[in-house]
Amino acid sequence: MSHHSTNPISEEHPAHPLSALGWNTRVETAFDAVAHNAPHVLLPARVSEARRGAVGVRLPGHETAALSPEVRRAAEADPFTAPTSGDWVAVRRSGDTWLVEAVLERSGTLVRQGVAKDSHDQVLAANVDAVLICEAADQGPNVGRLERFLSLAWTSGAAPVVAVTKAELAGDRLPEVVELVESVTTGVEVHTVSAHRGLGLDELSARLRPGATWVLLGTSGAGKSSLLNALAGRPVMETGAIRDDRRGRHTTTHRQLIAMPGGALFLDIPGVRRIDVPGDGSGLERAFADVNELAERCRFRDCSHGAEPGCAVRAAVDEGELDSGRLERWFRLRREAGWNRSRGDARLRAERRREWKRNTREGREAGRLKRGL
Ligand SMILES: Nc1nc2c(ncn2[C@@H]2O[C@H](COP(=O)(O)OP(=O)(O)O)[C@@H](O)[C@H]2O)c(=O)[nH]1
Ligand SMILES: [Mg+2]
Ligand SMILES: [Zn+2]
Repeated sequence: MSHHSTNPISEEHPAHPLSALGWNTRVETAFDAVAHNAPHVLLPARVSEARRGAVGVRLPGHETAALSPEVRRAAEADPFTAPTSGDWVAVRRSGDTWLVEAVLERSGTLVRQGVAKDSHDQVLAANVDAVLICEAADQGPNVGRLERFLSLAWTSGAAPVVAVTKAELAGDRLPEVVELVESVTTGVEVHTVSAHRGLGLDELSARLRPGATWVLLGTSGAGKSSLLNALAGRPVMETGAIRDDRRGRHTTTHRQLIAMPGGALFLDIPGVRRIDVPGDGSGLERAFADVNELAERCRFRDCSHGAEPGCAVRAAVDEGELDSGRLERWFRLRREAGWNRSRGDARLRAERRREWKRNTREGREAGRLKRGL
């Protein structure tokens, strides 16, 4: 073996073949736990795209993997467990196909709240470290939408960063736009960028640490693909008047886990049109940290910030410190979160009931078998 390595560090610590895809010690531990007891030889792989009944994986080469019967059954019983973009999985070779034998424990998930009454929450992406929320400078900004995106991001456990895109189109309004964005993004970094003019890209690139997995959130036309291309320094995504769904795009599957020059990864997930605030209200409260801070100073611990005396929230509105629109949106989002939570609970109860019935039926059958009936 040659010892003329140009990089002595990598010789001491040879990089894992999957490190360019975000492999780290946490994932390694999760994989070892699964592979250790497996009857087959398993390999780790990262899901770049979920399809019907199969996934596109990186091994690190591009492959398609079918779901093993166990993984498929688990996914049918609980769609939350189905392998999705960004998931780390254990695969094995079976004949001339790859099979996903297990989905490794996730560090966090970006979940879209189920909208229909009986619909399940949908995992948009797994193992996401950071979310880049794009809001176009020339169309708003829509602060209510930003608050929803921020709630979603915080709930996932990933850190949000906001990009005000197409900055040059805002002209003189730019400072006002950025100020509005900052008024609803307490504790979140805001970058002003222009993909077309190359503005703010270096600063944003510096935030993209090697091995970190990012997801872009924003409405169709917000400039997400253009920004990604500008950051990548090459066309990795199609831009412009292309429908933001699977059918309308001509990008090939291997483009769905995009490695940036600095070593960060971007997951391309289906466009999210409607953001329902998750029933788990923790992300929402984080997105409204400024309001919550005020609420701690209310005289009554259970203050509803209505007409009670000593309400610090209402006082802040009266003094012009807190925008009354933001307060109204907080009330509305909390109500929504409450509805979604109770709906989720009802769904969970129904599922438990079904499972209990199934188990007792199986139990009865097992008992009958044992007794030789
Ligand atoms: N003027 C200007 N237009 C931009 C910029 N970034 C994106 N656009 C345009 O905005 C439209 C939507 O961009 P795209 O990246 O496809 O948005 P996406 O739907 O969020 O991926 C396209 O016509 C882009 O050319 C920018 O920095 N400046
Ligand atoms: Mg796009
Ligand atoms: Zn109050």
